[in-house]
Amino acid sequence: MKITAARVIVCCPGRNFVTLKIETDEGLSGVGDATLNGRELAVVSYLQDHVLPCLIGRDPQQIEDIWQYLYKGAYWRRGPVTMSAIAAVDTALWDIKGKIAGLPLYQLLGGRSRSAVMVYGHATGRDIAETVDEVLRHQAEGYRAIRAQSGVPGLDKVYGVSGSGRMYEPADSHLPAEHDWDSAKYLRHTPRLFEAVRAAAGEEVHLLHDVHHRLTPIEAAQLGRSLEPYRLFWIEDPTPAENQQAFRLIRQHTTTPIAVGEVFNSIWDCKWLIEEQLIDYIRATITHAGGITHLRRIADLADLYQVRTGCHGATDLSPVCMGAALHFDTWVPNFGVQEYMPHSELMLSVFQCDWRFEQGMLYCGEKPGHGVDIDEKLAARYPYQRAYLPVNRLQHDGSLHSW
Ligand code: KDG
Ligand code: MG
Repeated sequence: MKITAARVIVCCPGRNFVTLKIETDEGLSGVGDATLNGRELAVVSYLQDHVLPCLIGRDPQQIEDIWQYLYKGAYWRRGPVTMSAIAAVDTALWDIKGKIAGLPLYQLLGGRSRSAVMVYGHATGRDIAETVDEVLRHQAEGYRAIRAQSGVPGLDKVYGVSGSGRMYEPADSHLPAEHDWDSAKYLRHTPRLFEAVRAAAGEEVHLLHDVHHRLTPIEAAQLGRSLEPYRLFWIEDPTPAENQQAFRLIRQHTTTPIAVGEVFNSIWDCKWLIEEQLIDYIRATITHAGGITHLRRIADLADLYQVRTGCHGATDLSPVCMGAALHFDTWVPNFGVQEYMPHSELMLSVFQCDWRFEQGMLYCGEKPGHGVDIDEKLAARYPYQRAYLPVNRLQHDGSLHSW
């Protein structure tokens, strides 16, 4: 079998997605997600200009060899652009392999480890009352795990909180918006948020929170400790992960579990954190961490240290990523939870999916491969629109800050 064609499809049915489609001489095709939020066209060029010409004529069944060829062969290893491009090829090839075998992807990986995939939904509000309402709404829809975020009194705009109090979109279609930030206000507010949420939602529901890398290590330690009475499932990205020693400091002060890694793209980004048991959940995704082939290595390493998976699943990961992730989650032994921000109806008309949601769980489909395809004609009606994530500045003097 040979790869005869490969093309990149860029579309914006409400937000930008980059999709790779690979075709073979036997009429089978596969798709992969290559969306890198806010830097989409860099991956498009990487694929079109540098990767796709090398794929034509190769045997699509040699997934491992093609992965190594693109990783080692580039000489320039790792990085989000490279690893998203490799991920897209890898995901499309696993999709093709599933179709060759006539098996859903989870069967190729080793079969079912669980009946369904627990997902966490997003409850966001402009204030505590609105977030509590959203948590209760999610519980009523059957969610067993819910991430809670809210506006912070005294701060105008906070990323991850929509103006309407409902879903937020992780990019704005203009130049980057500027938000302001004050860690002291946030640290005072967040325990109050979770006190109210836990009181309203009861003991059973898993509560999660995303700090978006905004705290220093000692502030993150304070936050973790102040949230202990509310028994969170995790706090995510409490501090930037470039200096990984910071997580040792956080660990010394709190037993609140820690999730990290949505911006990681390689096993090398998380190896030390996992081996030192400084995190509890690894958030790396198929799309940004080198595809199924590489994420599997990360999960296997994590399993040795009882670190569980919690794959990133915001709406900037396309339905192709979500479809593949659900198969991965159905198989992976050390599964923790899967993030789930439902895509809009328009997005799901461009991408056809076969998963279903029921009582807080997602069920992957049984179609061969990962079960997601793209309607290219419809996609062409929604061309790329420039869009960016916001930036964060300290409220008191405008210094640029992490978020
Ligand atoms: O592109 C970045 C978003 O996906 C990210 O900010 C969302 O932090 C996020 C999350 O946990 O989903
Ligand atoms: Mg996050």
